[in-house]
Amino acid sequence: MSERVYLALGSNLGDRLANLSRALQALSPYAAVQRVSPVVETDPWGVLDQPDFLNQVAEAETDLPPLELLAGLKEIERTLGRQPGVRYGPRLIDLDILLYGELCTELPGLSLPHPRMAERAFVLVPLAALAPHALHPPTGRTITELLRAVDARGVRTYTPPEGVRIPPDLAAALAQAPRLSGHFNRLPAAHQREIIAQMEAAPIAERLSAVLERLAAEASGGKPGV
Ligand code: PH2
Ligand code: MG
Ligand code: MG
Repeated sequence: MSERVYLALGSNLGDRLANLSRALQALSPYAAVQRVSPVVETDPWGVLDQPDFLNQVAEAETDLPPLELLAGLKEIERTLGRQPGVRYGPRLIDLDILLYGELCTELPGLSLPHPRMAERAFVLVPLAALAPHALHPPTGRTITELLRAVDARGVRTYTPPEGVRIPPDLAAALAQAPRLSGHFNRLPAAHQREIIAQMEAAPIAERLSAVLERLAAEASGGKPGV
């Protein structure tokens, strides 16, 4: 029997938007995505000194029991290149189960619903866009009611920078460097395009190193976007 689930997606390293869309594509063996929320850009929660996140929520149908679904999500995180890191710290991709039908349970390594969802505007804003009237099982409140009780000022609609296609090798390098990744994300689109053009014009041996040095100098020198 299939169950309706709501899944949270988050990324704050490398090509954040590409990471979200790759994760959505990769869900198909485990869950059939029905609808997705708009992408929001959000101030970091928990560890404050890290790049802003992109967050999104997906509504999906699954035939898997909760722990098997969770194992599938972990497998996607690994395949996309997530590296082990500190709790609440920077991550290439994070996939969490928010709601699994109306199930309210504690399994080894998995609590349902997600134990911190009611406090997190970065989850409640996109979830409310899909399921404002869904019930949060332990409290019996709707998502809209939960959302009213949190501070959602750190959650913004996200518009991707126009005409920017981050080359995969740059995305991979930025994913290893949270500070540079955050700096790059905050640059105006024209500046991002210029950096990518500089990189594409460089001889292959210098392709990455020159732009990484430039970004590092900008990030520490108070230049645009810092
Ligand atoms: N995920 C975390 C820790 N902090 N902050 C935001 N804004 N968005 C996240 O997805 C997020 C976070 C660890 O799961
Ligand atoms: Mg999480
Ligand atoms: Mg997680």
